[in-house]
Amino acid sequence: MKIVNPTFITSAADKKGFLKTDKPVICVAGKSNVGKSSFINMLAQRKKLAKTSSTPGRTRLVNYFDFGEFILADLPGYGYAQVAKSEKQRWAKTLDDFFKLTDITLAISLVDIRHDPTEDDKTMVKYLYSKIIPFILVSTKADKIAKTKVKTQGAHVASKLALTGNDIICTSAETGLGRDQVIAAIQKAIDIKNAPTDDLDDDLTDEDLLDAKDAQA
Ligand SMILES: Nc1nc2c(ncn2[C@@H]2O[C@H](COP(=O)(O)OP(=O)(O)OP(=O)(O)O)[C@@H](O)[C@H]2O)c(=O)[nH]1
Ligand SMILES: [Mg+2]
Repeated sequence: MKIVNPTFITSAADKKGFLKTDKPVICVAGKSNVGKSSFINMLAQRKKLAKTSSTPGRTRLVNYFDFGEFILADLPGYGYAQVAKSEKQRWAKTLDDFFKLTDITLAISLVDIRHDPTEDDKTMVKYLYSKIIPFILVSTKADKIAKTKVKTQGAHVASKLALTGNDIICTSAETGLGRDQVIAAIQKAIDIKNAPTDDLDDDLTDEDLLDAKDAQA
């Protein structure tokens, strides 16, 4: 997949502003300051497409970017302690509305490679499972630890979310590590979504199901 000249489309403060589009939507979720906007810039190979900041809580809106073959949505970060309760509730509502109202082709769940996932990270992953939203786990900021530790530390972080080292893509917005793998995962999710859905289940008989059970036993 070629990513050609990604552009910013629009921001949404709440569900009224959510983008209506026929393109596959990929969203990037993660706690405040984990590096969502930097990750998007890394994918775009543009320094300033999405606004980044060392101050957590910078992205308070859903920001949509057109990546040609798909739309990328940069979601407001969760779990930032310094935000007023009312503001937190507003973010939570926006996120919940987003997941309910958007037909998501792939969610990219970001976690910081240096730290164990937070309770909020766990809630996020549980939420994606519970709504059966396809997702990949991606760790950010791999350049901040020794190169030799990246694989094992990635596996450690994944294990805390009941996943394995094969289920996490370790990335760095600084070095571009993991970019190709992430793009391949996005491509795969789009292909699955576009695959013709001849409903094979229609042809399943009770006998087939019994055969399947026997095979499992
Ligand atoms: N070294 C390093 N720094 C990173 C990386 N990704 C993000 N950062 C830094 O982490 C800080 C937060 O990055 P953002 O991309 O703004 O994080 P965010 O998740 O979009 O934050 P909010 O929008 O506030 O939720 C910035 O100072 C970035 O420069 C990375 O891969 N390596
Ligand atoms: Mg951001």
